[in-house]
Amino acid sequence: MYAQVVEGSGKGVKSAKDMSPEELDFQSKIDAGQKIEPKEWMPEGYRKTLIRQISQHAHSEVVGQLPEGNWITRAPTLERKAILLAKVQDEAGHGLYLYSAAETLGISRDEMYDQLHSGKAKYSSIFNYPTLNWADIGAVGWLVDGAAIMNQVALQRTSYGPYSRAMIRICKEESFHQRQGFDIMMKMCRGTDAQKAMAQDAMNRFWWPALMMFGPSDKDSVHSAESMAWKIKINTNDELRQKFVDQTVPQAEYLGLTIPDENLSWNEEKGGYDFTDPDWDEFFQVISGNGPCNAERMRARTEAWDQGAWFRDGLSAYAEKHAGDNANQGVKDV
Ligand code: FAQ
Repeated sequence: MYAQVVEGSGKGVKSAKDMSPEELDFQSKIDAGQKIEPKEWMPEGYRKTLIRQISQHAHSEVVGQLPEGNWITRAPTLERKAILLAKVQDEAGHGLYLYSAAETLGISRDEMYDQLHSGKAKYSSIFNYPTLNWADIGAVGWLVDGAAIMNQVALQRTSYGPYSRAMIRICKEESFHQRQGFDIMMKMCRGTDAQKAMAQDAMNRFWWPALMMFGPSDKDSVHSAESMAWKIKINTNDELRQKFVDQTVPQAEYLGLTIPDENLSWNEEKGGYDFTDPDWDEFFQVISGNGPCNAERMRARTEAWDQGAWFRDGLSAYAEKHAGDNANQGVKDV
């Protein structure tokens, strides 16, 4: 394809004639489907774009624990509690794989946390919406993990080796998460009228934010062109959103739930559903920090960080005290 963006700016692409021999070689590896590994040469823009996307993805996993964690103590049965606890732990694990993948690009974990806590780095818009009742936990698993996995399945083929490998493992777990959410919804939809009404209410509130997870429409996506040239992204935002709608509508029908979109209709010609765009003004408000729970989420993360200071200090002091131990032990053994 030989189209490459300058410095991760999102402003333009470099044609082959403007590329250095290193850039040409790099792009030909990408075009041939080869993975790029941490110690290989890479354009600065590629590195920066990956750090931005992978760290924001990691932050999303970590902040994403909050709306679900909110229901661990109130799950309706012991079994549901154990399942939810395991799911929330999985999300922490996903954050850790992703932070590790980003670290291979030369950024430290402390810097990434700092970017999150200072509001410089984004995390997925969806986690700025509240989980008001148990049906919301079903909707998060079904719709939010469903949207996340739609994106992440494609990202298994992303060009950066450590990111791609992290995605393979994450996808296995996310597909379990999606099914547990669907299972909660199924139980509620087959329950009393009041339970079914709760499921419908959760669907009504989570549908639009779930569509927003794929990012702005392609015409407003700043990074898609460059990220796709570098195979950091495999699909555009709109392509994935369409796939998600096409996959989810039959599932909603099976549950007997109504998707809150009067314009939803099957389009024979395109082989997919037509649907209404989410409210993009709301999306931009949420990603600018003005969503319903942005302040609460940030407060929870910064408080956790501050409250963990004594533990981090203790670990550092212990490591310092025992710094020479292994080396000394080695000398003794000899
Ligand atoms: N929320 O030019 P584009 C999960 C920002 S994991 C907030 O289109 P790009 C698991 C974007 O950063 C969910 N910000 O950007 C789970 C950029 O701003 P910047 C997370 C958003 O990067 C489930 C600006 O808008 N998944 O849920 C959003 O090419 C349940 C322009 O947008 C990933 O992160 C948004 N929704 O495409 C956990 C997947 N959309 O950075 C717990 C990896 C866009 O210049 C419970 N990421 N923005 O300041 C991606 O695939 C991409 O980054 C996109 C955005 C598709 C999200």
